[in-house]
Amino acid sequence: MDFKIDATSKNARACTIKTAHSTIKTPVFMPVGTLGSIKALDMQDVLETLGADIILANTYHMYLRPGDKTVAKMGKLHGFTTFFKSFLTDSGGFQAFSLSDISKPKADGIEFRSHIDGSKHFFTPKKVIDIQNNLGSDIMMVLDDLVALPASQERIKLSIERTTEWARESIEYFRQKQESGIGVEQNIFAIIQGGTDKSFREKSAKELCELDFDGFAIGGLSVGELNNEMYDTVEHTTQFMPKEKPRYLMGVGTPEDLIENIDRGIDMFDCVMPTRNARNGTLFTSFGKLNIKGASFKEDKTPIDPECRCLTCQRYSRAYLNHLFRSREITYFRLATLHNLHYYLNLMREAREAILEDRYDEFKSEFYKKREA
Ligand code: PRF
Ligand code: ZN
Repeated sequence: MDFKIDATSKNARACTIKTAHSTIKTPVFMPVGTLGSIKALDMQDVLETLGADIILANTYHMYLRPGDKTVAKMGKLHGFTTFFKSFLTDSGGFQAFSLSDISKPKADGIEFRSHIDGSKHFFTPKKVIDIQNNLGSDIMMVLDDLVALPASQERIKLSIERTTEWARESIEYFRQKQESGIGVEQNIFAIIQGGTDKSFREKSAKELCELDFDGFAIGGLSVGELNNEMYDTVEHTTQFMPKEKPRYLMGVGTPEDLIENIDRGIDMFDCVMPTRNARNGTLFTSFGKLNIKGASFKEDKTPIDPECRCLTCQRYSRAYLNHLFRSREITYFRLATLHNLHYYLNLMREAREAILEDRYDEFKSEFYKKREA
């Protein structure tokens, strides 16, 4: 993977990442396609209408159905889905956590019960690499052990110890496979854990960042802590991360979270928020959130956001979307998803422009000012 810092504005960075499948300009938001599809969209929407250069897919879900071996035979993620730009695959660590009633972390891996048929599975650091080799993602994530906050000191300590041990095992196995010709075009990121405890974060970051990973993620945030605790933890952690490799904040967040964390040195984000909120009727705009089901939109001829250049806002009124939402028309889901993802991707493009011109502070003030108005 090729990585270059194009410009900085205080701690904010504008970088270029080149994988075998695309060139990614940062800061970047990666739309979430858990099952190999961005819900309600087709890949032409994602590639052409939205212009996304990288999306997410999930190891756990693709392994259970249709199966990573099937995906491999069908041309890996790129051939199977026809999204020919980059894929990042999450390892299953987070699914173990979010489906915790059917999973158990153990010393050498995580035991799952399938949410589909109840069958038992065991994920180890090596197994999730094998699966991600089959999926052919451009960036794969190590298996990590994350905990819901608040958590006891002992539980967080165990989490960072396991995460480091698993990461060591992962990088050795991954590089070994590359030497034998498997996954040579793939990259692997480690995941820093440690809750909101500064010394645990420092320890986790230092142990992982001395290993030969292609990039580093901050995990274990946006799991029940306060916003300011998240920002402080990120600010504290990035100082122990190498400047010359990508930094990814997993599962974050709101537009405000992105703006704040870019300011603290993060390059990459992913979150279900724009896609999930679209389906629930919550739309993002330059002046804040809007709930399209509101009665006040019934005869509103204006677009969702007059400043938005997305396909939906070029053509359709709030009144029409309000009607589609209330009637539960399938068309609504595509139009709303296109708008919300366009908002997130465009916010990242504007942030990048501001960093390139060394005016990130002004950009950030402007962002907040529009919301107050
Ligand atoms: N680990 C993994 N995936 C994740 C997270 C994590 O900590 C998070 C935390 N917000 C989201 N997705 N493997
Ligand atoms: Zn729009």
